[in-house]
Amino acid sequence: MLSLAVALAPATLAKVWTTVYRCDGVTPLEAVDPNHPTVYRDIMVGTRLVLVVSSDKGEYWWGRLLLSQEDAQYGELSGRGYVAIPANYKDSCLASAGKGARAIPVDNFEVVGFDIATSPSRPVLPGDWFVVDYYAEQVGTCHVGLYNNLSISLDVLIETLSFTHVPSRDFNGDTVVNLKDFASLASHWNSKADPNGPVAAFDINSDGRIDLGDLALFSEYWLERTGCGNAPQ
Ligand SMILES: [Ca+2]
Ligand SMILES: [Ca+2]
Repeated sequence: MLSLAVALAPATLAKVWTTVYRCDGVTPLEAVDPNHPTVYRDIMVGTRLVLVVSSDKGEYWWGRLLLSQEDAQYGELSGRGYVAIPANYKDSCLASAGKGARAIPVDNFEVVGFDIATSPSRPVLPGDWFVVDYYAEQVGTCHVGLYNNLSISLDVLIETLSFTHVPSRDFNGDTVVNLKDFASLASHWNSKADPNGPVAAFDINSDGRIDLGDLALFSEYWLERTGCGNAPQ
């Protein structure tokens, strides 16, 4: 009976998910609450992340990684290694997705992101299939949806990644929050801060004064990095 039941059970669908890493592509970005693993801890404006789409099965799969045009004001997704003919971010397709996998840009009046599909004709392996980069552009929230396209007109939301961007503590833009940034903050200690003035960045809690409240918020990101490369000075 058991073997009959197994034989009659429908084939299970591939499980496909996204892992969010820091810019190094290795260190996972922490979630706020283990019960909500796709709601991530707040990141500073200017932070670069790496999103990897993976699967537990090697099979043809077609889906999308999208954000709304409204959310695109706050966060930006970008592909790797664009080739124009046929349009494809070839370096965003990883080896396990098979030769001929595609990551095609999507940009219409509603959404922006990528149409992603594994190879229809070459071997596909379980593992990491696609990689795209994420950039926190300004203070606000941004949601990235991973969808499974069952047909041209039917897609199913698998998960939503929620990012919240907070003001940067990397005042000199060298991608790390350290003593240089602390020295800049300290040099404006107890000053008034006009929200449109030149020292507004140091008034992290936007209460019009640069003081202990800002130091506390600054300390939360001590030694944190926004990116891995050399930032523009
Ligand atoms: Ca810095
Ligand atoms: Ca303040």
